[in-house]
Amino acid sequence: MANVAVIGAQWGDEGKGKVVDWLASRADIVVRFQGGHNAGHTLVVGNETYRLSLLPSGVVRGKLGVIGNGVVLDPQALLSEIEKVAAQGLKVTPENLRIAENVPLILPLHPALDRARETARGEDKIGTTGRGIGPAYEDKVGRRSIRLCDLAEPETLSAKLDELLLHHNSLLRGLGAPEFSKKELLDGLLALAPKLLPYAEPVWERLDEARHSGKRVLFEGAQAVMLDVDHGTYPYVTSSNTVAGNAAGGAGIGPDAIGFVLGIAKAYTTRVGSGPFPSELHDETGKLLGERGREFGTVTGRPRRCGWFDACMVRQAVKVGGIQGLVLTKLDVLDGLPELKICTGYRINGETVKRLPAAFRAQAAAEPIYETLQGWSGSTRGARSYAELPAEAVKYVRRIEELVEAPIVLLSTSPERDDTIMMR
Ligand code: 2SA
Ligand code: MG
Repeated sequence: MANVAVIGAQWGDEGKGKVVDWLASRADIVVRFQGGHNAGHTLVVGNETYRLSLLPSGVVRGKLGVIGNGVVLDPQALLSEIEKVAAQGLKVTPENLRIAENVPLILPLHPALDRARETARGEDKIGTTGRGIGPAYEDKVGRRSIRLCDLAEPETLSAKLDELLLHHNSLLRGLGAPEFSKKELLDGLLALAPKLLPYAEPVWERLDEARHSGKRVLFEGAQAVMLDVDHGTYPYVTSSNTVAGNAAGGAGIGPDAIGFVLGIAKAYTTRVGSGPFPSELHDETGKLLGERGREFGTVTGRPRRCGWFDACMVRQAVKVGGIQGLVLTKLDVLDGLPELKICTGYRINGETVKRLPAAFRAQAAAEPIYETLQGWSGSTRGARSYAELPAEAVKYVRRIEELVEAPIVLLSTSPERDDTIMMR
């Protein structure tokens, strides 16, 4: 099996956790390459439900987890997550988790700035997870980040903190938020250093070694293509590149190491946070999808907005994200609906378009053009073979496949790992 990269094809929460878990059993190493603890991947293993944010999903299956340089790492969040899974009987140590020594850190001032900004934006807020993701990436490209390796050099750390605070305290002051003291941050980081440094290494060497010894690597994406900082519904996006191309740069390996890009899409659409969502439903059907699909954020518990499947948007995600095959999840949530709609394009100021435009007002003005399909009365929940699916469900899946211009390779019919249908 080739090395696979798994990415979301909508706005996140497509059920990547389950698919990654399924694939992790066939891999040797599972790598996170972007995002941070804004991600929420739910894995159901027997009677245990693991909710992971930062840990690569493979650790649950006894695989080596790697946190790549493309991630932004909140040390406190990582240690808390390690403690949380330890209480569920899962041991995470430097034996099964390695972290890129050059990974930028999220410090307490990052969530503070994230939240102060959101408050200042008021009605226009992005709807971030408030985890400091955006400000941490800003510092990375602004060349101010404290990186994991800096914890081993107290003098470097001290000098970098001076620079960082000069920048951040003036921003916080401007927003009327409390400033941070250098001593508090420095002491905090020095106290964390002995707990974190044992995990640090040049992971690019390990990945290079893996490649030459024929080990299989799984690249685990977080969020999704429509939240990509370049290709998504900017500015209502996250601050990293979520497309498969970033799996290479965010891990420290060449793009040819990624053999296959698997996109995950839900059989309908959800979005958490603000921003355009042409096929959103504000009616009873939207409410029903949210209730049946248990659509609440894993990290923040926020209710997700729900709507019809947007094939126009997923097609775009397939193209820019580099998706070669799709997994369709949560088909069972649509069981019993008399009819189903699929968005095939948009009407924008009287014109018909087959893509979501980049401009803000044009995006907001996009009205969905729908195609209506018949629903099915039987249940698809837990189906494990194609033959168990009602004919209308097969039609729905095949139509999506045509519209998004990518083969559907897997169908997921419940959160259980084995309730999965191989389509080819
Ligand atoms: P941020 O915090 O800067 O990354 O937020 C910017 C936008 O990105 C969205 N975003 C997400 N959307 C869906 N799921 C995400 N992860 C959690 C989950 C979300 C949760 O898996 O359930 O628990 O609320 C995620 N992370 C970021 C976010 O909503 C903003 O629109
Ligand atoms: Mg999620």
